[in-house]
Amino acid sequence: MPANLTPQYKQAEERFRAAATHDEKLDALREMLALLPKHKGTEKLHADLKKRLAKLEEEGAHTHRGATRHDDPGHVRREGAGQWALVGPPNAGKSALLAALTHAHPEVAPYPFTTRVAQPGMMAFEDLLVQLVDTPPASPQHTEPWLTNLVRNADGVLVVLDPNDDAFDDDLAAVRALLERAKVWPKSAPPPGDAHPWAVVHPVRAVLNKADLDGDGILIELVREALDPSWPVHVVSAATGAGLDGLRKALWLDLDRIRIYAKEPGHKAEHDRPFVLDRGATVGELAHVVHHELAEHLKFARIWGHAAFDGQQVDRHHPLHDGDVVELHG
Ligand SMILES: Nc1nc2c(ncn2[C@@H]2O[C@H](COP(=O)(O)OP(=O)(O)OP(=O)(O)O)[C@@H](O)[C@H]2O)c(=O)[nH]1
Ligand SMILES: [Mg+2]
Repeated sequence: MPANLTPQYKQAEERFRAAATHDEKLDALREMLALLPKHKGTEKLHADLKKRLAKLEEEGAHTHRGATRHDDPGHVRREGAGQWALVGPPNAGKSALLAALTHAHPEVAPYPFTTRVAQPGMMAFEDLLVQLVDTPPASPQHTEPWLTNLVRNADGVLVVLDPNDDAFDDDLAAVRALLERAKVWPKSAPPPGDAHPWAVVHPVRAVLNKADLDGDGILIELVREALDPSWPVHVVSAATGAGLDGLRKALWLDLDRIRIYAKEPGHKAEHDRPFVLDRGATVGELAHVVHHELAEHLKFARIWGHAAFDGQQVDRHHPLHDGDVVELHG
């Protein structure tokens, strides 16, 4: 029986293969187990993954003197439609931005090195929630070593900068060094063929924060030139909220995912709870996410939305589009 693995599972498997450290391996393997569809066709694979996980955990217990995976400060459990890491120099306003975009209450203070641990918050955009993770600063003086893992494992990296910062160039260099250590390449300038085999490609965006302090915009224009041209730039103020609407939208769009509204035959679609899938996902992949048994027994689907007339009958290979309403028939 075919295993019918989802694209999310395959991505986790890819991460497992590319994992540079023990923690990354564990992380990817746990995700593979969580994403593995559970049916007869995957029983053997499930047992095999469990065995590998037990072995890795045992190795970890030796090297980490009993520390469990939950002690890894660079691991933040993914929730919502995708995960963005907020990174940047001390005092740039990463925590203020998290507080402005989500309901989280991180410590915000007028001195550097306020944030010590990763803190997630959920950002609402339309009917979706996107996870943002506030982090301790990246700086020429000190950058937490576990930040490397955190940015690698995120779906996107938001570089938060303060154009009024006297040490802007040095601070920016520390952020670039972090991305280099993490082997993160921006989506808009993917790695060349001879790049490191563990390179990962993420959307990377820059935020020039505290725009309210640069009334004439002169500093903003000056520092813009120093930025990597492959990072799209947002000029915002966490304090006044300026520029945040555009940022919310870009953080969702850059994930390159689609939302699908599943509906049961004879019922209305659940318009407040979309399923989030990778762009290009098919009806069969949606069925897997909705219920693995449904995926096995899927006969056809009816679809309302793009590239289909209302209620059109399609098979499991039909590609989905953002906003489609799908009725699955098992
Ligand atoms: N005027 C103004 N001040 C801001 C803005 N965003 C943050 N601040 C202030 O900048 C200071 C630092 O903000 P934080 O959010 O703590 O900065 P951080 O990047 O999290 O700093 P670390 O945790 O030390 O890395 C605080 O005094 C904030 O009130 C903004 O948009 N405008
Ligand atoms: Mg902070």
